[in-house]
Amino acid sequence: MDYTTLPIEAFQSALLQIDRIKAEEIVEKCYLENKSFESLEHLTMGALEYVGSGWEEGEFSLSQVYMSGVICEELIEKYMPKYGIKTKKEHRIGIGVLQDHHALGKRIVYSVLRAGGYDLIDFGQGLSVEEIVGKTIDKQIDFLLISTLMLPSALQVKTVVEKLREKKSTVKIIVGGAPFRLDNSLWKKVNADADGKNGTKVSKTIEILARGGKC
Ligand code: B12
Repeated sequence: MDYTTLPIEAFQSALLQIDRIKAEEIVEKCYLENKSFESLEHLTMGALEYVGSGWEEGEFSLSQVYMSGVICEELIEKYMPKYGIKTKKEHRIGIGVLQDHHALGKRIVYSVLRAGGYDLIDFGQGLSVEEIVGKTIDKQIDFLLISTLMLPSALQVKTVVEKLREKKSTVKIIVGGAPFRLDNSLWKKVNADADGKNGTKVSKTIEILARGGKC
């Protein structure tokens, strides 16, 4: 699908003006035209990426970043895929946000997988290395999905992997979030088994790894 024509500029401008009504109109139109949740993932990711970079450069305020995140969360909630009827219980999957509190991406990945019939446990956000390792071992997780939006948190995945391997865990670790989208080889540097650029593609990755394949 061609996402270059998405109204990202109009959407980011509505977000920066905290114009919820305009933002909602854009989301609705985008969904009707593209008929896919993936298009909304690209729309929100693209616009929020721009808002975040502008904040980094001192162009926008943190309140604009915050309100943009809140508006996106509210608007896409309505379109999030609903839970699947048939549950694939063969994999034990856990998902959590390591250290930081950026939870929107994790929520999307969780909903997309649940809609695809996967039964997964939400470990929450702001998790320490010890917490995520402990929960993974306790729940005998086969696939651990880690979301991180800040680079220091992304680098901590390496410690998570080390601690899990010390405990002889064979869990497969799939990572995602902005630092991994910006650096395509970061997942290898932190010794993860794979990365995922968005929620809609992660089920394929899980199935490849489950068959013993490599990403
Ligand atoms: C919204 C936002 C916030 C909101 C968060 C609201 C919330 N409830 O989540 C608020 C205002 C609270 C916030 C706070 C902060 N933020 Co902020 N924030 C953002 C922003 C603009 C967008 C994030 C977002 O929601 N994107 C939309 C979602 C849908 O995209 P996503 O998370 O990437 O997820 C998709 C994919 O990545 C993927 N994915 C995600 N996780 C996973 C996991 C797996 C397993 C897979 C397969 C896929 C996957 O699928 C998702 C859906 O398709 C980013 C900019 C950016 N480039 O991302 C900055 C950004 C992440 N924030 C940043 C910073 C610095 C902060 C603060 C420290 C600011 C401060 N000084 O207080 C705090 C820290 C809070 C904390 N401790 O966690 C920096 C991080 C910089 C860095 N290099 O580390 C960024 C990159 C902005 C910037 N350019 O500087 N932030």
